[in-house]
Amino acid sequence: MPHRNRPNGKRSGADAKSQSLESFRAHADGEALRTNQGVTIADNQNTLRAGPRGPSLLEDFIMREKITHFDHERIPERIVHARGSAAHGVFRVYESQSELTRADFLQDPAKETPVYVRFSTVQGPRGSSDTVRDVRGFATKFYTEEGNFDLVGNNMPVFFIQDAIKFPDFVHAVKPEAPDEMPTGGTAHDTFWDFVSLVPESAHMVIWAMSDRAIPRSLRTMEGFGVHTFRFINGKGKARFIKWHWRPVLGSYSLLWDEAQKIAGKDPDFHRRDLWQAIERGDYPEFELGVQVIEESDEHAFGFDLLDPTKLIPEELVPVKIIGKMTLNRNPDNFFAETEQVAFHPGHIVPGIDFTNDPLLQGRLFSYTDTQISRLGGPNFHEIPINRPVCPFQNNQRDAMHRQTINVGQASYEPNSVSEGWPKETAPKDGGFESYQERMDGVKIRVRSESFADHFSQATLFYNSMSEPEKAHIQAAYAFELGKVTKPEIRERTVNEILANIDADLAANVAQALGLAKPKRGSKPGKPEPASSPALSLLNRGQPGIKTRKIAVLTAPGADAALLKQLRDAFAKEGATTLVVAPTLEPIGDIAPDATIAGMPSVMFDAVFVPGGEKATEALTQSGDALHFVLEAFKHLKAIGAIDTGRLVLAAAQLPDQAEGVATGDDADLKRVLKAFIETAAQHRVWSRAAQAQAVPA
Ligand code: HDE
Repeated sequence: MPHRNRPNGKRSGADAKSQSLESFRAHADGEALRTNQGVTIADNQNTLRAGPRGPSLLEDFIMREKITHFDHERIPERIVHARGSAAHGVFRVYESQSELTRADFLQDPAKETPVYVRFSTVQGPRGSSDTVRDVRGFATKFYTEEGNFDLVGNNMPVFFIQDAIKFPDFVHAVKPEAPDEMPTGGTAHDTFWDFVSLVPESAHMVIWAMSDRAIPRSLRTMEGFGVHTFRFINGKGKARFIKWHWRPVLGSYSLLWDEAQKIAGKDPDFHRRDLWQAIERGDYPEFELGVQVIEESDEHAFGFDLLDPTKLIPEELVPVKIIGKMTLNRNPDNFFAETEQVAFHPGHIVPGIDFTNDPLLQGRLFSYTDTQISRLGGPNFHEIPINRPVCPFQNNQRDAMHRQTINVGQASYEPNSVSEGWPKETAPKDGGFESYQERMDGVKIRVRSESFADHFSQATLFYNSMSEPEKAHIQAAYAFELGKVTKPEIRERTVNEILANIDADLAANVAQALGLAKPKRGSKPGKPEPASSPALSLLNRGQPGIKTRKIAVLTAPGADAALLKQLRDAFAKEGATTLVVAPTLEPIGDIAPDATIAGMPSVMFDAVFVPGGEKATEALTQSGDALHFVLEAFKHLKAIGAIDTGRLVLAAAQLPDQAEGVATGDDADLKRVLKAFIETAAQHRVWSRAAQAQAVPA
């Protein structure tokens, strides 16, 4: 695959940030190997030693420099969100939002703002698997002409806790356990459930984490949320509350839990690879930016507090206004330099955007700079190429570890006369940042507002809004996770004091799975208003078509190469990617298989097609791996198609007769079968097959 974004390759989506990075890019092609001091190296194979078999000499500055640098290659990983993948892109507003905000990057549809987006899991270390059950980070740095604006959100619209002071407790509970550093990447352990069962404000976010949202199919198809309520301020000084949303243009989809667990072993980089390959192919991920806008006069119009980050605003109450689109069009050149060193901060805002008093957000405003000081080695991390604004950033800050800038001139203070007062302030009327003048009046007190007290209504709202398969997955997720908890009292507390307040059936079903007594009615049952919000169900968030889906054509030598090409073309016409998967890489006519069955099992695909051919069918029906491939695709509710003798492969796998979402026919039926197969694949999963699939062994 050509690397379109390699230094010597053709660069797609050139943008202001890309240009600003250019002076930092090191291109080694045609260059001599040298030390860091620029001395050319004659021998990079042998240490300087006393005689061919003698000891190495301390004098060998070349070996010492190389090994010293290597010894210090690692930096601390992020405390949370350590595992991440990122891409460059651009953002454009659809039309001027001047009525809502004076932010420059939201004014002109002709203006392209460069962005860098990093997606992440929360719990696991840098090398952990992508498809664990977890919240996903969705952090975007907009390099605007007025400075960097970071939208540091998640793929869920609420959070576990209401006050930042509880964050270290929460993170210590969710991270691998202190004595044995287990489990990696997941929440299925005692300390997480101990904490959340004792902290009812977490109930809403925990049910999101037990839902299919926590096992996304692709980073390209995740929604994103700013979580907190922020402010927009327009040029006249008028402020409104807003909530940020990202909407993937391709729609949102999830994995199944069995699938997610298997992928975690078969391809721990599943999401990273999917994002990278899509961009290399030119299937640029697109996300629309939306805002829910609330007039200040409506601050208290809801049954919950806008400052409470455990609450969302149902779209049925306040619609999401779509204002622009982001396109991710360029992979990074260097993972460490860009993805590892990028430093996001919810406090990086620009004129026209401001904070609210959400006590979780207020704490975050402290944490993000603070953490970079140890992670990136001092306060000059803003000078690292990926973090530098694209506009000038002169001020009187000086020195400190790793300073890159050579500040010229005598003045490093203000006011000064020696430099005629430069750099100077900018008045708000000329665009200088001015905090929103919110009236403040209060006693100094450590207290949680009464308006933050209802912890269950929105958890109930979320559960009520799910389709039947989603409800079943949530129940199974609680049962799975709590089944791994070793202390019975933690399981009981979760069922009786949390789940019973969310939904009686949910509590009863989880209790049954855990062998617990039927729970009593909850003491503070949730009473959502509205009762449900259809927009929350992932089944309502799909989009038509199979664009960028991955289809396996399961075959073997002897198959008709012309038919394989025909299938590839038919799927390509719909925007899908086809991989020919066979028992070995032996060519099939003039087609080289893309992968072996062992290398690319069915969990890596969205759908499977078996084109038949006598000799190929014979090989596949005798391969346990091939039969498992179709059976597993069936179990995971994927579209399956077969023509000609390909049907014998399905029969040999003992797929149930009359199976839903399985399109079959003779050679002559190819057109009809393909149409049915593509339509089924476009639904993402064949939910109506769920009962049949349950009987199939995993
Ligand atoms: Fe973060 N969070 N967080 N967080 N967070 C970090 O910053 C923190 C919270 C989020 O791709 C850290 O640079 C506190 C909510 C993302 O680099 C750290 C609190 C939301 C990322 C930190 C929260 C997030 C982070 C770790 C509670 C969704 C990854 C490394 C008050 C709205 C950004 C770093 C990236 C990273 C602190 C809660 C999102 C320690 C104290 C709520 C996407 O500073």
